[in-house]
Amino acid sequence: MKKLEFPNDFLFGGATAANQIEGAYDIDGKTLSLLEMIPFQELEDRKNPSTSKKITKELIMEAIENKNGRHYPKRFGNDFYHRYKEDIKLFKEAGLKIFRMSISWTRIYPNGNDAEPNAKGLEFYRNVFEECKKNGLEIMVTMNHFDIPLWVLQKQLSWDDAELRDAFLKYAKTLLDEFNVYVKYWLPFNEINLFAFMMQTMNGGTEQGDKLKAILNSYNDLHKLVVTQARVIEYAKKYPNIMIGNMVADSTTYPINCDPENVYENLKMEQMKKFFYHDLMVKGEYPGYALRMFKEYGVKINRDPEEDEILKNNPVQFISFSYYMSGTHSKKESELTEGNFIKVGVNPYLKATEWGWQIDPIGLRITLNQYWDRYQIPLFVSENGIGVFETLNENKTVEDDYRIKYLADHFEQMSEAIKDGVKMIGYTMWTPIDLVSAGTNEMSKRYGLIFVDYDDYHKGTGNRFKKKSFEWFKNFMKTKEL
Ligand code: BGP
Repeated sequence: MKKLEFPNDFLFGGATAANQIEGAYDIDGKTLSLLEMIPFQELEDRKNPSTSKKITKELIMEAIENKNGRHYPKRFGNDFYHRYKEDIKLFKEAGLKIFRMSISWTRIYPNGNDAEPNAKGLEFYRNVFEECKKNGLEIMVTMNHFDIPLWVLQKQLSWDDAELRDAFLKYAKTLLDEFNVYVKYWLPFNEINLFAFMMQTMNGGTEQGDKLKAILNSYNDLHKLVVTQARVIEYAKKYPNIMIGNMVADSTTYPINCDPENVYENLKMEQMKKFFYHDLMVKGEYPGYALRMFKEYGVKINRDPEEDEILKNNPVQFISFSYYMSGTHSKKESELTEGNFIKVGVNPYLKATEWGWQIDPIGLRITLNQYWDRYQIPLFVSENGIGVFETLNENKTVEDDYRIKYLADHFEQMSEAIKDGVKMIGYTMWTPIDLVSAGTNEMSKRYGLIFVDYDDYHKGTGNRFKKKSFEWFKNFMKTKEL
């Protein structure tokens, strides 16, 4: 037995996203969003570049017409829209203290330019929040978790267009005005670093083009996104009870060996892939290493002095990040493995999941220490978990000892980081309940403490079953013992 140390008010909980759980894609006034236009693909098709689908105008038309018999998993999620009461009750039973969820923009402003928010959309989220309060759950809301509305694609807007930024601000202000009494923790954009890049590569109007060009262009989108986020923070000052944080997909890498050239290459990698985003949103200005890189690669950012001012004056109040894995980096090409959206170098000291994500609990302690040393503002791990192929056994449960180990090892390292002096306010595992995968659109990649009886084609009863990790987590919440 080992007793872990966490502050009494530490917020242990679970995270989800609207597009991966809600379903009910055409109910109560909701319109479609980007992720609901992506059809399910079997593994072989996903891996095959000639059959793997990019978001093109044709694909969007095909998805709107919906006559091809294809299955669009994010239109169905795990049916949280109809089952939220049952799910929230289970979250309470598991001992969760906080529930991270996102709001679907297209439920609130179905057409973007609607004069009034959609009353049915507001009502749904108010009901969910009421239910959370009834069950003693604190709430964290992501305003946009990758689900860009279809009208944005149809108009071919990017974050460089004021029309999109203004529409988002109107939406964000509505959420803050309506829900500030329920929700204390807010994240304007999920994984803002990946989101900026995603918009460039998945733009509905263009075929996926030159990858490097897309990456370079994405820095302009990122600038517009962080400024928009800063404007949300500025507006939220009228609600002193709430806190607004950023959300960045962590990208921890180690040098492949101690050759100083590799160590330096990895430093550059970590600067641009990891610290850059937090430097920008915590310190409110561009770090020198980024300005140098922009110059060398000819990155053009459409910066306005008023925007720089907004950014400087409205830093995030806490840092949040998703942490699933780590990788390695070297000056030469090295063997690669899959990662959370990007491939990373293989680390021979680590084991990987079936999807190739390298499991590294100590990397979490390292990352927490690095962020605390550099920024000295509270930290929140907003996603962390393990995806596995699972089926129910004859006892209608899943013996997921690997998940228990994954979570226990990460909890232990967080507790060590807290003893190192790191100030953490919370942790939300990905995820308390099985849902549709963000990257591969499948139900088969299961992360939950709760099993959901749907397959990749949304066939099944949708019933919920507690896995072994559910009972383990419940007990851990009472004892804090491993
Ligand atoms: C993060 C996303 C989540 C989530 C998770 C796991 O990048 O914020 O939405 O799903 O990764 O990824 P996947 O579902 O692809 O396994």
